[in-house]
Amino acid sequence: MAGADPFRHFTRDGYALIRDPAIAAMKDEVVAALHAAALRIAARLLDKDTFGALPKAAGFDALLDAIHAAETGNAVTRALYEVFPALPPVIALIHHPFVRKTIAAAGVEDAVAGTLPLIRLDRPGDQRFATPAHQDSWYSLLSPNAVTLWTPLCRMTPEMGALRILPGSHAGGLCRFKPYEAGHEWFETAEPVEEASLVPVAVGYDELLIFNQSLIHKSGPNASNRVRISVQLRFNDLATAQALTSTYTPSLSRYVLEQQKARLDGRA
Ligand SMILES: O=C(O)CCC(=O)C(=O)O
Repeated sequence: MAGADPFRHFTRDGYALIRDPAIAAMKDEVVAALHAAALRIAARLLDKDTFGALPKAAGFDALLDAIHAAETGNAVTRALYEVFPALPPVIALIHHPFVRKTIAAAGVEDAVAGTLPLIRLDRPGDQRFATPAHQDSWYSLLSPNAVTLWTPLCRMTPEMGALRILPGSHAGGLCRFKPYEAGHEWFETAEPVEEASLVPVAVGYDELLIFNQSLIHKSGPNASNRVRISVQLRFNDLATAQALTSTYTPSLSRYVLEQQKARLDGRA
């Protein structure tokens, strides 16, 4: 990692922004797989003329934006959202040498995956899936030094909405969470977080943000006309785990469960 040590304030601030050419190289491989999958899916879901008019050689960002502009009822981007995290190059990120080096530098001694890599697609102007102020510790509750890595898979502009963080907020450990009610996410912090105290962290294509899972953060609104696509990796530390277990168990998708049910119903 070039320049001053990006982890020098990690313990104090709870986050570090890493820049390294290896990050862009790592993502290029993933983006190539996303591009190929997006074309295959768009070819199935769009009519021939609409598919024919997509910019196929202008890069992934342009393709994604054109798909979203052409689709009806989010049909294609919904399928992308479901398929992308199952692509082998996406899953393989979890064991990428640069990722391993980064989480080790953040003090994770014996990494275990908190979840498989997740891919977010934040459509322009769509706030439905925007996260409120929360801590990712909600997803681990296992290792106090669990970390999340967040990085865009597109070229971000400020209008696309940087993640907003509350520096140093990890130091207080796990916050109280609001009890579930319709209208807010179930992991929202009970204490309201002042908008003015949140710091947007612009993350470039050759950068990634790593933070302690107790760091309070929330989505930035995507006020652009482009689709924001990003990947999140989460790790616990076996060396500090409160129980010798995992926080994530893969299960059959809704599609499989529905297919199984249909066949069982048919048999009945
Ligand atoms: O990317 C975003 O908008 C929010 C991501 C987030 O809050 C998370 O991954 O915990």
